[in-house]
Amino acid sequence: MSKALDGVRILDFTHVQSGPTCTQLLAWFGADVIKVERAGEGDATRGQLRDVPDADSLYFTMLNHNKRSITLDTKKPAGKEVLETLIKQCDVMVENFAPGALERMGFGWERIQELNPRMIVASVKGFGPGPYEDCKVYENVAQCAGGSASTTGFDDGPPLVTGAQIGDSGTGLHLALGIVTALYQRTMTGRGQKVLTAMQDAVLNLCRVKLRDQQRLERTGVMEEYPQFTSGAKFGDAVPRAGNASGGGQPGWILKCKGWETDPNAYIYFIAQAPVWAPICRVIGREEWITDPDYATPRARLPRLMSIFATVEEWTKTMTKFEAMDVLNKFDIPCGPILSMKEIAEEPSLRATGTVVEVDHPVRGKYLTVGNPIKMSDSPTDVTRSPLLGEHTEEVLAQLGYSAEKIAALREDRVI
Ligand code: CAO
Repeated sequence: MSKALDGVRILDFTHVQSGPTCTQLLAWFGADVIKVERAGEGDATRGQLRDVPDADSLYFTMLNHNKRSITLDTKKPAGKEVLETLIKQCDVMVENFAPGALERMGFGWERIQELNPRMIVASVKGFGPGPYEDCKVYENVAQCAGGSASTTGFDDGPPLVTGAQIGDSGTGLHLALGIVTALYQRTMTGRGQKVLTAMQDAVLNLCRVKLRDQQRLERTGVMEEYPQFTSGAKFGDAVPRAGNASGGGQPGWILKCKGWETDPNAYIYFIAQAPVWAPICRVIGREEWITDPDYATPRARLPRLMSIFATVEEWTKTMTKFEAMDVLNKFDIPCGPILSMKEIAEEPSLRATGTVVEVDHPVRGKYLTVGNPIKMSDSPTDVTRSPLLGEHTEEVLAQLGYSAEKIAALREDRVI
């Protein structure tokens, strides 16, 4: 079956996590992704957090499926020549070098345009234009600068970073959308363009609701769905950390389930959604709350939310998170188990949909990865293993028109 991006050739100049997330998605949609890595070294993540001696790490393998790898020293004149050939024959260049690195290599936007005016040049940088534009940035820096850390955690604790890689993978996802949009525009204009996603911007986009709350706070001085309102704590002048409160208009909290004393994930997320208030009261054995004016309406419940959750927790503690899910779902009461990575890895339904995939690798053997979360009926994703360093150098150079002798000479000169 054909793939959505069949025929699109990507010069993948990415490394670490943010850029590779983007190009992996494009590869899953069918693009021919040629990962250009430094001869002899490759993407630094190949050797980071290794769990199998001498094998590419899971860090690398899980971000570089379905790509081809070539080695190239782009600082040597012969390497620059190969890069020029690649630029002429590719549709998109994706890069996430430190600010200015591409220009220092001699491949700024103007030069790339000269070589190929149809080329889309897509970049991840830590910050957009402004005071921090020259800074190098990693995941947690972006989470902090994008507003996530200041709004995550509990009021009496420090700012917290989240395990979801919203700075790296979140930015890669944004960039992929920019690239396919630019490819679409190019079908009409014939021109390439620059696509930039700053990690700070991507995190802020994902924290949109918190900028909403900042403005609500400035206007009204209070936010009733925040735990501070229930506890009577004072609001300051910036959005506070909301603990496990639900971000929307329906209050929620994380509650203990049976086994919580020994299992760190024996918890359920429970939402006291207004339309199902009566079933909630019946399920937990507090039928009198259905008509009690102190509990009957969402507004009346607001100042009592934490004690309501404590009462519901007395009930959730009597069963496992899955048993509680079964009961609550019967009454359409929104809730969700706190799943550990172990439970997710073993979940048969995620395997069945290709969201969790087992991949075989010639050096490291079988491992699990996260497959394509975007399912398309006419462009299915087959996850294939990540390339070994330089595995496709000869193949790609031959496709670009290099003779066997020329390739041998490049190898001799350590250009590839
Ligand atoms: N041949 C020759 N040189 C190469 C090369 C190749 N194939 N590929 C890269 N290089 C060179 C670059 O040209 C650069 O050289 P100069 O510093 O002389 O210009 C050098 O390698 C190092 O690149 P870098 O500065 O990007 O790498 P770093 O490890 O020092 O920094 C990072 C890493 C991620 C902090 C930085 O790349 C960055 O800020 N990127 C943008 C933001 C980003 O994507 N962050 C997410 C990282 S994932 O957590």
